[in-house]
Formats: sequence, C-alpha cells, structure tokens
Amino acid sequence: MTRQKPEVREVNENDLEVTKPKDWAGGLPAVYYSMEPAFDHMGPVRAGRTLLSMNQKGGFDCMSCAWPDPGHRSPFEYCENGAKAVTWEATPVTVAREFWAEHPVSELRERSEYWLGMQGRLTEPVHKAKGEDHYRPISWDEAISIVAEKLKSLDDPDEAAFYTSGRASNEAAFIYQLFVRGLGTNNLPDCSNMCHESSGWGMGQTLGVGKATVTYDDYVNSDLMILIGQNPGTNHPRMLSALEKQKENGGQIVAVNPLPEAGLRRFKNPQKPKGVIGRGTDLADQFLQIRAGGDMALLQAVSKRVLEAEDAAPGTVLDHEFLDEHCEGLQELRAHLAELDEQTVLAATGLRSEEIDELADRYLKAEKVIITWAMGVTQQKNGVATIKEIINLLLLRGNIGKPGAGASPIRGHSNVQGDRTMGIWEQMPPAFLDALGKEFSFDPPRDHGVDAVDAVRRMRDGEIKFFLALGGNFVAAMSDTAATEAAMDRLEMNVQISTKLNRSHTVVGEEALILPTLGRTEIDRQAAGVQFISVEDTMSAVHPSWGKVAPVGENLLSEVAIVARLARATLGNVVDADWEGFEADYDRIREHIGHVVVGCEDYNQRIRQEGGFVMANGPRDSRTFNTPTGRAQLTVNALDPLECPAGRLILQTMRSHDQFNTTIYGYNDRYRGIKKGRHVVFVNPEDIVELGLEDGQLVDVHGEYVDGKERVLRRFRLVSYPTARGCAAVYYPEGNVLVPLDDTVKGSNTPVSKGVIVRLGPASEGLAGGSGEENAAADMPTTV
Ligand SMILES: Nc1nc2c(c(=O)[nH]1)N[C@H]1C(S)=C(S)[C@@H](COP(=O)(O)OP(=O)(O)OC[C@H]3O[C@@H](n4cnc5c(=O)[nH]c(N)nc54)[C@H](O)[C@@H]3O)O[C@H]1N2
Ligand SMILES: Nc1nc2c(c(=O)[nH]1)N[C@H]1C(S)=C(S)[C@@H](COP(=O)(O)OP(=O)(O)OC[C@H]3O[C@@H](n4cnc5c(=O)[nH]c(N)nc54)[C@H](O)[C@@H]3O)O[C@H]1N2
Ligand SMILES: [Mo]
Repeated sequence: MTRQKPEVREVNENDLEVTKPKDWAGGLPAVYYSMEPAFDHMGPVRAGRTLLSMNQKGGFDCMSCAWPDPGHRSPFEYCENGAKAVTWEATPVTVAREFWAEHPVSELRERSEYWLGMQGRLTEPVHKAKGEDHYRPISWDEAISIVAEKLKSLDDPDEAAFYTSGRASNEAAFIYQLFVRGLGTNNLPDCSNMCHESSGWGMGQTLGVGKATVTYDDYVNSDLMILIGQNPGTNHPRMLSALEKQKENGGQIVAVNPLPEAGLRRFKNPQKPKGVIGRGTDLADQFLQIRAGGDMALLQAVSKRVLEAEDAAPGTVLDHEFLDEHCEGLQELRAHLAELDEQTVLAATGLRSEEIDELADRYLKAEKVIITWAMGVTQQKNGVATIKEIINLLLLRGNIGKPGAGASPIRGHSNVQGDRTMGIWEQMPPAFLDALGKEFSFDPPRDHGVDAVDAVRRMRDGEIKFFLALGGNFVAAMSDTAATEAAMDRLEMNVQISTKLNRSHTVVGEEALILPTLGRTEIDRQAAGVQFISVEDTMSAVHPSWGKVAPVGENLLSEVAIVARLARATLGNVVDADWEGFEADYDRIREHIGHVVVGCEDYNQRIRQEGGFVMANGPRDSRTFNTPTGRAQLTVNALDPLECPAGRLILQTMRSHDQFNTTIYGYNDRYRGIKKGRHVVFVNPEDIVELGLEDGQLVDVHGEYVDGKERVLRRFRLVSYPTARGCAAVYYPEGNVLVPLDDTVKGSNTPVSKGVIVRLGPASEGLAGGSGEENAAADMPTTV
C-alpha cells in the first residue's frame, strides 16, 4: 500500500513572488486546492474515503481546528485546510528503513520543516544512542524499556517533563496524565501554554470557567459578532459558513485586526451556487484596523461609552437585573473608566474616535452579542487583561448566559480543550487530584509543575533532563528558538511520539527516541476490536471519532497503546490501573474518565448518544459563576499600552494559508498574495517610506529586547502590505527566533508572539534565516 516518495525539493526563497492580496475567502479555488493534493498523494480511493468521512457521523473528527460541527452535516462539510491536514496525515508515503542510515541527525537538523514533513509517515520506532549521529530502528519492546529504565533512574520525577500537543484524544490524554502523576510530577506543559492559556485565566477569574459560553446555535442567532485577533479564513475556515448564516439571519459582524484578512471581508461558500458564480457574502460590516496590542484600550473605550450612554438615559442601557443578581464590581469599573483618557486610547489603538463611537453604537443597538478571539489577543503582553475587558463589555449588557450571546475563545488544535478537561495541565486543582488519587489508589503530587516556558528554563539550567512529547513540535513551536534549542540540546533523553518527522526530532540531546503513532484518520484495532476515541471542540461538544483508512504501517501503535505500555513498564504497581486492559479496550479508560472528570459522568453511555454530548457550562446554562463569591466579576485593569520607540515596529508572528502551526504544507499564502516562499516581512507602505526602505528589498529584522541580546531574522523580503501603521508581520515558526523566552503575557506566561518590538535594516550578507547569539543553527535553510 505504501507509495514511492515523490522527490522533495527545498524551496529557494529567491523565487518568491508577491501578488495582490485577496479580499475574499473560499470560492471554487478552495475546493480545487483542497482536492488536488489529496488525489495526487493518495489516489482516489484513499482520498475519497478520508475526505468524505471528515466530521461525519461514524467518521473522524478533522484534526485541523477545534471549530464545532453544525447539527446538519453535508457530505462536503470539509474545508481546504482541513483537507490539507488529512492529506498530510493519511498519505501512504512512508519513511523507509534505509532513511535512518542515509541521513545523520546532524544533516536532518539542517533541513526545513517542509522537507522533514514531506518524507512521509514514520512507521517504526527508532533510537539515537548516546554519542551517535544516527537513529536506528529498534523493536517496540526495546524502545519502551529504554524509556522506562531512564525514567526509573532519575533522582527525582521533577527531572522529567511531559509535553502534550492538542491533537491527543481524551483517552490518550487521560491515561497520559495518570502515568505522569503516578510517576510523581505535575510537569505537564502543553501547547495551550503558548496558545489559549490567557483565555483560561482571563475567563476563569471573571466567569469561573475558561471555556466558551456559547454553542453553535448561538453563533448563527447573534445580532452582532465581534471578531478580535483571529483569521478564520485560514485557521477556522468552517467558521465562515456560520458567519454567512448569521448574516443571512440579519446579524452584523465587526472585525478588529491589524490586517484586513480575506476571511473577515467576504466569503464565497463553495458549497452554494452563489459562492461559485456570485460575489459571495460580505462579512464584516465594520473593520477596525487596530494597532497591534491596542485591543485592551479599544474595549475600555467602548465600555466607557456604554456607561456614558447609561448616564445619559439611566435605566435603559445596562442590564441592571443581570448585574444586580449575578455580577459585582460595577462601581469600581465605572470609577476606573471615568478616568480613561481618550488620547491614550487613540494612540494605543491607532483608531479614530468616530470608529470607536460606531462600534459602541452597534454594540448598544444589539440585543445578542458574541465576542470571539484567538491568538491576536492571547499572545499580546496584556492578553489576560484584554480578555477581562471583553468580559466586562459583555457583562454590562447581560451578554453572558442568554441565547445568541456570549464569550467565545476560538481554540486551535482539535482536542486542546478536551486535553485540558482530561487533566493535561501543570496546575490541576486539588479536587481533580483528589478524585484521581481515589480512583487509582495513589497520592498524586500536589506541587504545580512547569509550563512550556518554565520547562525550557529548567532544561537550560540542567534541572530537567528527560523530555517526552505526546505529539507536537516543541522546539519549533516555542519562543526564542536559539535559547530553546540550546536548552533541548542539554537533555539526557528526548522522546517524541509522532506521526511525522519534524525539527524536534533533530534537536536531540544525548539520547533520543521517536515512537511512531497512528493518526486520527486510521483504523485503530485492539484486542477488544476496533476502537474509537473522543474529542471536545471549542464549544464543549464531546463526540466520538472513528478512523477510516488502513494504518500506513503494520508496526504502528496507537497513542493509547504507547502510553499504556510506557506506564506499565515504568510504574509497576504504583497506581492501581489495568494498563493492559486500557490498551485492549478504550471503554475501560472511559469508565474511569466518567468517575474522575466532573461533567463526564456516564461517559461511555453519553459518548455513544447521537452526536455525542455537550459539557455543562455554568455561565452558559444557568448564569452560575464558579468564582469565590458566586458572582461574575467586572474587573479593573490598568491600561499599560505597549511602548514602541520611534523608528521601530510592533511585529506579530502569524500563520500562512499553507501551514498547520509548525507543519509547512507549502510555500503559498494565497489570500495574502505570497507565492513560493515564506521569508517575508509585511509592513505598511507609509512606514516603509518613513523608515527609508523600499518595497521588495531584502532586510534584516532585529529584535530589540531589554535583555540586550541581539536576535535577528536575516534577508527577509520587505512586502508593502495594508497592515496597520507601526505594525509588521512575519510567519511563525520562523519568527520565533525573535520572541524572547522571558517576554511572556502577564498572568498566563504565554510567549508574547504578537508583540515584539523590532527594527528593520538593510540585509547583511550571508545566509538567509534567523539566528540568536548563542546558536546560529536556528537557521532554516532556504536552499540545498
Ligand atoms: N489551517 C490552519 N488552521 C489552524 C492552524 C494552522 O496553523 N493552520 N492553527 C490552529 C491553532 S493551534 C490555533 S491556536 C488557531 C490560530 O488561529 P488564529 O489566531 O487566527 O492564528 P494567527 O495566524 O496566529 O492569527 C492571528 C490573527 O490575529 C491578528 N492579530 C495580531 N496581533 C493582533 C492584535 O494585537 N490585535 C488584534 N485584534 N489582532 C491581532 C493577526 O493579524 C491575525 O489575523 O488556528 C488553528 N487552526
Ligand atoms: N511565534 C509563534 N509561536 C507560536 C504560535 C504563534 O502564533 N507564533 N502559536 C502557538 C500555538 S497557538 C500553538 S498551539 C503551538 C503549537 O505547538 P505544537 O502543538 O507543539 O506544534 P504542531 O506544529 O501543531 O505539531 C506538529 C507535529 O505534531 C505531530 N503530530 C501530528 N499529528 C499527530 C498525532 O495525531 N499524534 C501525534 N502523537 N503526533 C502528531 C507531527 O509529528 C507534527 O510534526 O505553537 C505556538 N507557537
Ligand atoms: Mo494553538
């Protein structure tokens, strides 16, 4: 079944082409682009079986994002980027046995993410022994015992860290955290630490729950939807259908973003005739082109206008009944916002007063308002405070816990929310640990573990010596590439459970293992028969996912099997768990989930209901708030706008249309008009002139951080682009070279990936790519 690998060539950034950006998303090209690679790599049968069973009942949950499935699924409820994700995973191309002898690790480290991913699926466990430069295939038994022996040899379980990426199923995540806590540590950093951690804190402190307070139906029935810091056309394409329906139902949309993203402006639904031949649906009724980091000031200014409207017509604007019965902090908020200085707001946002007036006016006229956000908010220095201001604004008019209204963080990885529900968090509350300890007759550790940033610090300091990753690409996803790589290089053992090669397999420390695993598209057969797994989407709907195609290799194990075997070999009888039974029959895991995880009672029964079930949510369902006083909190947050000295820009690092996080599918970003390359820096044309630079020239991007370390991205093409004044953008993960490890969001410790102060200068000679002072190996080669 496996196929000959097509030749994979590294891209030459000199071939990069810049064309006009699009002002609409979707359309026929979306279908065309989505089908083409699938058929190319997979052949029609495998392609059809996978693409047509995405997000279908009895099919698998698309792994490309956490957007929910509407109740009525059309057989074409897939999207271009979902199709890319499926194609990338379900490809029959595999890494051949000889590959490991042919390619030393030192060579793989010079390869691009694109090249590594295109080598195909990993199909057998491999081991790089101490002092060697090659991985070698080994058996599963050997691999498991090497890892278990290492773990048993540690002086302290806190010398190990266990990372999770948000694709892991509920079942795998649950037994993984049990394994880690059984070992005696809470060192469970995850991708959420770099992603929606700020949402968890901002909502947790105000509403008592870190999850969206809306369902899919609320979306299509809202009067006004405000989208802040999110690019749905690329990152949550199926959301565009919901936006279209909301418009058809008479709703309005406001977008707040430094970039006029195509998917915020117009949508041509490829599943409808008018999307194919017509101009499609206009989405945003108002576009606020905000200066990066200015959202908090904007939200305060809108809330202030709401309070002023109330003062002008007392009793008619605020939802007094709701505020009196369910909230506290109104007087303090009122006093604080009375002091808000409009000039400060205008400077921080780059907006005009009339634009803010217009938004306030729309907000006041709407009865049902949803505010959504993603990385443009959570990865700003003041991300947690900004989210609290979102909640303030919603609470003032009772937009929490009523149909068509609410707060909606849009999560990234398809099961990142479920993983957290299952206990993947370095700071799980005592009640969860108590229940876990009781269920498995052991005493879980209570001290908080490390998050992603702290894990790197402890590796750097030699305190964490062992790293195991359940999916993901930690080294490329983390900030401060040079510092992170230097820290990972110090590891004694680096173990990666993965589907495909990535950079984290090449920054290996002394000893490394790659444990290949089944993907979500593949049939998962165990002793008790074919298994399904379960996932939770961004609106708390939990449902089963069934693999549909034959596994790409005979020697692949599921994530559950790998974790269960590692735990059994390492823990002995420390926890009272039937690891073999877990591997044989996932119902046995679900049985325990039902006992331990609040909201998952009778899990095995409820997951089998038609369409799964929706987790309870206090604010959404009954306006109950799990805060210390039982009331929702209006909060006072000191405005502290990002300072950007003259001659500098605020840089954000973002996703192109052809990538999934650190996975690079290709080198085009078609909505933004970029072709055949990624080394670009987008800057407003007026800023280009002011800086004395020229559109199209090669520049170096210098990070300027208080720690005085020079961080540079070299030889990037300057692209004149309609971003907000004073702002710049490069692609992630390349841009991580510039994000300092210690620059984290206040209150969530998430790397500030959207607010780096930079200076542009003419390009120096030499290799393209990026470097930090300590380690020039952060270079991503552009040519071979
Ligand atoms: N195809 C595809 N789908 C994905 C992913 C992928 O890589 N590819 N990744 C998944 C994951 S894990 C996640 S978390 C999500 C990410 O989804 P997004 O959050 O949409 O991802 P980003 O590309 O980081 O885009 C951030 C947006 O915020 C804007 N922005 C930047 N700074 C600011 C600011 O200060 N204020 C405001 N208002 N806006 C700002 C940017 O211009 C950009 O439009 O997508 C998920 N889905
Ligand atoms: N500068 C900057 N940095 C960022 C961000 C940013 O916007 N800017 N975004 C941050 C965000 S939002 C996130 S979520 C993180 C993402 O961080 P991660 O989740 O660590 O990264 P991914 O790129 O999603 O991981 C991809 C790898 O996962 C493995 N994989 C894929 N499918 C499976 C599977 O089913 N099972 C297993 N075991 N492995 C699998 C493959 O080997 C693949 O190479 O990055 C963060 N880093
Ligand atoms: Mo994410």
